[in-house]
Amino acid sequence: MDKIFIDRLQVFGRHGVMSEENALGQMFYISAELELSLSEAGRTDDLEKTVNYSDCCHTIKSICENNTFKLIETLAENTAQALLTGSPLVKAVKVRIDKPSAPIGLPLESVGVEIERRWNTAYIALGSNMGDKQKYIFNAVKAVDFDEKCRVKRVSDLIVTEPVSDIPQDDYLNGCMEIETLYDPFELLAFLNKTEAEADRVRKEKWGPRTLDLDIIFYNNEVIQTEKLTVPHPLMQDRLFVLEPLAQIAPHKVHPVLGKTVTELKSLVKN
Ligand code: A4P
Ligand code: MG
Repeated sequence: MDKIFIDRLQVFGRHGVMSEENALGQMFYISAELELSLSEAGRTDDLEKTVNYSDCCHTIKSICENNTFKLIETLAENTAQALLTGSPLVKAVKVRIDKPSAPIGLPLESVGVEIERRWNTAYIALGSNMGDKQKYIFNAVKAVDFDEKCRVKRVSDLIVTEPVSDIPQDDYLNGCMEIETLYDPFELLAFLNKTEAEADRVRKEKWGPRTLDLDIIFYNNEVIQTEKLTVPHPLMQDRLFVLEPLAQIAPHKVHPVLGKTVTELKSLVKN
């Protein structure tokens, strides 16, 4: 992937664990690499097709000058997030903070941190079978898109499905969405659980009726098996209420364990 880089931008800041550092301040050197495609900008000579590195430098400067963090880790994290959310073109960033005057009392060139952060692609199954089902789902999509660490890329049509459960309950409205997110899978689960709770979701019984269900179907190509979270969702391959809408927005996405596309998985359930 192409890159824009900023090398050792010199910025004054008051970050540090010691109170003198917060009072007096010192110089920080901040470097960044932004991953994005530069080919269209290169072909068209159009600034709109790329990221303005001058804007990036000013963003870095204002985060460093207008905050006082104890840790350069926090400065790096905030800088990475601002660069990733500053333009839809940026896929990933590397941020390095050098603190050459850190009060260590030993001779050294510099100390610092370097982090890499990126937008991740996740597929989320949407379900509701209580109250105003469509409104619960639309509001959830809006809430996810509104969060600065998520952006909704595609939403399938919503389909009416019969409940798959031994508990008698109303028909479901189901759909799927593709999102890009800066949350790791566990943070994403917590964020989705919070969104469910805000939609009056009460967890009573497994597979019982619910105002809103948000399940992580895929997260990049990651395979996660813990008590709290299983990705890919362990039952997705058996469920048409997931596969139908998912096949609309990601027909060629390959299941990282089963090695089959969503369309293939869907046809296997039908036959
Ligand atoms: N959890 C583990 N992995 C995941 C994941 N990939 N995504 C954990 C989301 N959560 C995950 O979920 C219980 C716990 O699963 C969570 O706290 C999380 O830590 P829950 O949403 O409280 O319970 P649930 O939804 O009843 O269980 P589960 O296993 O998620 O069931 P499903 O798969 O959501 O099935 N019929 C139709 N027609 N349409 C439906 O949408 N949905 C269900 C529920 C049953 N029948 C249905 C439908
Ligand atoms: Mg669920």
